[in-house]
Amino acid sequence: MGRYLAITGGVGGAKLALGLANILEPRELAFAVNTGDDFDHLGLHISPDVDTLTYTLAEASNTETGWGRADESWRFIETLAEFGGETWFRLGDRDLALHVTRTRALASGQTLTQVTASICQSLGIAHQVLPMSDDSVRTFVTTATGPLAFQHYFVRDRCAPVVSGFEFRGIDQAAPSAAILEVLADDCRGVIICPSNPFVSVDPILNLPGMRDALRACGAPVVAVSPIVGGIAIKGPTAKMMAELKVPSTAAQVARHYGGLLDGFVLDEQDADQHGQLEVKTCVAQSVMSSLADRIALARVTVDFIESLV
Ligand code: FO1
Repeated sequence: MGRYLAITGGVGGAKLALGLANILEPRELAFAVNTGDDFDHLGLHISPDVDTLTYTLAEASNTETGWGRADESWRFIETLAEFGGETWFRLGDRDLALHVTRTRALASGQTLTQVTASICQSLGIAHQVLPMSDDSVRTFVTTATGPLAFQHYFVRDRCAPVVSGFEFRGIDQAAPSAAILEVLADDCRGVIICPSNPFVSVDPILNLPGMRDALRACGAPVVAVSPIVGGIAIKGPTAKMMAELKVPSTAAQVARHYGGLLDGFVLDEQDADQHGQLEVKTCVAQSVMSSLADRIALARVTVDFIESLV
């Protein structure tokens, strides 16, 4: 029996990922995570979405911010400020140890997939966390003043710049990781696109050369959970980006964005009026996840929905 593949970015998607990890065993479920947000900072290779998912699955994430680690201290970044270093991207002391570990492993020739597997093992995570690619892909957003590296847009400039497009630098030379292609080719049970930002968290994964073909060939339903509820994004700049791209900030637009790739689309109860109105099959669920129970319930609905499409 094969596995489900959950495709996710950062905070929003990681909530559903935790729900899925609670109802499916490691032999039933693997995660494909966006690495377009990765960047080199202070000499360290930072992989924010991989780390957000890893800490979330380890139940060690900072639940206020959604990123970084719980029980954190900030002596490094405070001291860096004294030396005039860059502190706009806040690195906690415990989080720093992860970035140093990854950077050293990559420098020694390990792949991002390999070092992520050993970090997950150290954190007691049994599910496979699979970076989307072991090749370098870097997301830039197109703004009136030119291309902006993703973390500069998202963190330093707090998503203020008006966005007119995206570029994923390096993607034409990149490939989905062999581990991800194996999950899809090996009797895959279904693909869940978690409620992450379609443009900057999911598209870097879908646009990898060969990824869409592998998804179509996997022989299992592909279902997305809407990150837009009632015209707003639960987390992050998705709705703002849609307005700036001059497309409707609606769940239906997200389904249109994914197009023919989808076999099903999960709408929130607030958008139940769109149920049955889309070109793709829909189901309605409570998709605003405040508690672990919410995460588990949405995961259950999504998996049952996939089973109904087989
Ligand atoms: N997001 C912020 O808004 N401010 C930060 O200072 C910040 C630091 C940070 C450190 C490590 C990490 O893994 C993530 C961090 N993030 C921060 C979140 C990160 O920018 C986003 O999670 C993703 O890139 C978008 O999903």
